[in-house]
Amino acid sequence: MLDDPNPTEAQDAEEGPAFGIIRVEPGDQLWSPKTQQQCTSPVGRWCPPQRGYAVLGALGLLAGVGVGSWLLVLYLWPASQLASETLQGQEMAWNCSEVSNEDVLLPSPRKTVSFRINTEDFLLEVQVRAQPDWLLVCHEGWSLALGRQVCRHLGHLRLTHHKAVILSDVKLNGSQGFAQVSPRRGGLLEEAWQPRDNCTSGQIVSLKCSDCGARPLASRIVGGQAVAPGRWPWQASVALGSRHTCGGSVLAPHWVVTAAHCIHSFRLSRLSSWRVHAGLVSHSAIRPHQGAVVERIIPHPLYSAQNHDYDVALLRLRTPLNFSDTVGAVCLPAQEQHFPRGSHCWVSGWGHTDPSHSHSSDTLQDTVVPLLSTHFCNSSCVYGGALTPRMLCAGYLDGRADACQGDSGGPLVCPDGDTWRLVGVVSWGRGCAEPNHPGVYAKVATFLDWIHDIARVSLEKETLMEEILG
Ligand code: 4AZ
Repeated sequence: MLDDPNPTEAQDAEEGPAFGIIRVEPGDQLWSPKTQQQCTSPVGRWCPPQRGYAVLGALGLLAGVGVGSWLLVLYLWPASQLASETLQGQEMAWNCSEVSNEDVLLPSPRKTVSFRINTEDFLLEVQVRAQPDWLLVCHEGWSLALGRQVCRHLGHLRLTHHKAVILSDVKLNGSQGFAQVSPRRGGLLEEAWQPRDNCTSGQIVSLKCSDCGARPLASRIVGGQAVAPGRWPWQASVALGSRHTCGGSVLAPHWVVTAAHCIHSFRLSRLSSWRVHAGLVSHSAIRPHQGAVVERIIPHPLYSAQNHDYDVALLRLRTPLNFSDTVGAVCLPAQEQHFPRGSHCWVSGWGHTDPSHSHSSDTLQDTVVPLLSTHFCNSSCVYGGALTPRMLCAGYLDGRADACQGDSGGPLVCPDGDTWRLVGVVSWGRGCAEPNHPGVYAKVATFLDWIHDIARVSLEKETLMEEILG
């Protein structure tokens, strides 16, 4: 992790020479079908004497055009070549500046249905069609599958508890509305939720999802770069033996997410050599044979070592981590949640602390990095198209702070109210803290289905084993 101790005021990453560059494209008036139509001669409607003059005229015109073209080629060729080169240059400049308004112009995806869980008594509430009222959910039509979907929608890995609560046991305001799920409509779409004045069963849904995204010790932390225990409770160190190789993020007591390239680089190592350390700040505290044993490594099946696409891997731990004030899970992004460019997110890790890659940090480091637009990062001024839709970038164009070697696999988290969500996994970049080359991260939002599918299948296997073993 590189962090300039004397940061200079950086320019807004996406402010550039946005005005004054014109690009002539096919589609401009000169090339329009309408213009071509005006140039077409309606020869067929002319009378014979006119036709004779026309033939003579045409021959003269042809000769003139021939001589003219030859002269043009002879004298204007170097100029036209220069013009085309200038246009290329302009296009590069246009690519750089064109991105400045990109995110402003993009419409944000429309939310069909939103959920929240009341923190006092865990009552589930739903908001449909962006109407202002939050509705309590009637227990009729409710199911475990629906509860799992809601937890997943909210960015939790699992449902931990759900039950019916008797309405008369709950203190409500007079205007409280209700929603009932239609038994014939699966899914979480807005059509599935029908507003009601009351619940016929007299029961509503209480739901608990797995804990995530909280920092129990946060109130005790005062600013600065030295990371205190508990500041990032999901931060893990993925080690081979006792040697730190990469960062990771705790998703659940059994699950840690890291970068696929970390695993790929050491693919010849034995599974039993991998360890995960959580709740750690200082590396020198690690002793051989400490840490959680890795039971299974699941790199994304589409991971590409050539372009770092799909750079995520899941580690399943043999024994669950003990959650505490200093060890806990991070939340995933909620469904359809968009973190706009400029969002202040944090990256943490034990990676190199200088660009010459000569010094790793013994204590966990962190730094704040703003999200940049992928469109901008893909422009010719930055990574020139190297980012795939599974990537995002964050950092500074003046190279003031960045993730570095050894931080790979670690978390890029963004705050969402009081909740921290894993938005990126440290993946790659050209050098570290190099001007115009911010850090590139695997975009967690694009891996939600894959992560949930793996965790679900694993949970089903566990449940089956428990049933078999009694
Ligand atoms: C690496 O080699 C690495 N500056 C990680 C992050 C970045 C560059 C390299 C981003 O693991």
